[in-house]
Amino acid sequence: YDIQRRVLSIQSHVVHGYCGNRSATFPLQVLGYEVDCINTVQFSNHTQYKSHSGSAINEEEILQLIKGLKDNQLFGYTHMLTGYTRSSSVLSIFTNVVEELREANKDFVYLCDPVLGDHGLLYVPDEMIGAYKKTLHIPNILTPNQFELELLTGMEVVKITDAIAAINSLHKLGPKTVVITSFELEGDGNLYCIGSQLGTDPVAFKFPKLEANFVGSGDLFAALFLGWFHMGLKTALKNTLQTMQSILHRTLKAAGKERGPKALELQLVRGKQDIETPPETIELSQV
Ligand code: PLP
Ligand code: PXL
Repeated sequence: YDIQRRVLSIQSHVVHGYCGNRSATFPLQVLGYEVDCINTVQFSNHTQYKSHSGSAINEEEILQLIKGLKDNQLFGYTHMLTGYTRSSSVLSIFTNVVEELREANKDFVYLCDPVLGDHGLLYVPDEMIGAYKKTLHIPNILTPNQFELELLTGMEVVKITDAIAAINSLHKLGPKTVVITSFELEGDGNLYCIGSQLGTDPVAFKFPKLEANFVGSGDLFAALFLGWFHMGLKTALKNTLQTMQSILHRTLKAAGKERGPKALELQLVRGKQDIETPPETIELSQV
């Protein structure tokens, strides 16, 4: 019971609002994790606002931070979480870090969110598709959305059976746990979330799609799922989706009629209870 879970989270930082590490840190802390962050960028705000300022750190700077941790015997983690990155050389640093941490702890868990794009739109350089494909043997957990699943497998994913086939082809390349974070069947107004663990039957949940352009929701999803992963796939997914749905509903309620990026910043702090105790009140049905 008393094991200290320590996450290394390597993602973006924004001064205002919630994406990347700002979406992941608080939820994981609430779930009892120590969270050490390497901030790959520090921007004023996320990139869906009309402008943003700030800078990215380079590979050398990431390696320097890791060296500092090692020099002080601070480089020991039970979990690692990575998300949005535009650089294939940063991705290969992730691989080296995971290999070292896994050597020290065979139970080490790495969740890689292979952020490439959404709904047919690529938002990283296209060399990242090949770069992720080359590292699929590294993560324990991979969390692509429908579009990312298609890009990583080269398979068209329209029906649930397509998704299962694509998930199985990913399992063959490495990750024992694959979660399709959001999946739309043609126009039925719902989103589906499908989780699969090698050697067991997949689980799928269905919930009503919310019509708003949330930013950082995928990052929150990945953090919550990693946080609950020790409870087993089905419980982890259910808790993650219940918290997601209540935070997104809470966010929409706070936004009122507004739909701009500022109004739609995730209501994470007010959602602390939703994270600690995923509410059973949300419409969520197992498929
Ligand atoms: N939107 C809703 C309503 C969700 O419930 C979820 C995940 O549960 C997401 C978005 C996250 O999906 P994506 O990874 O495409 O951002
Ligand atoms: O949520 C992904 C993400 C990560 N990092 C930065 C972003 C976004 C989404 O817009 O702007 C800086």
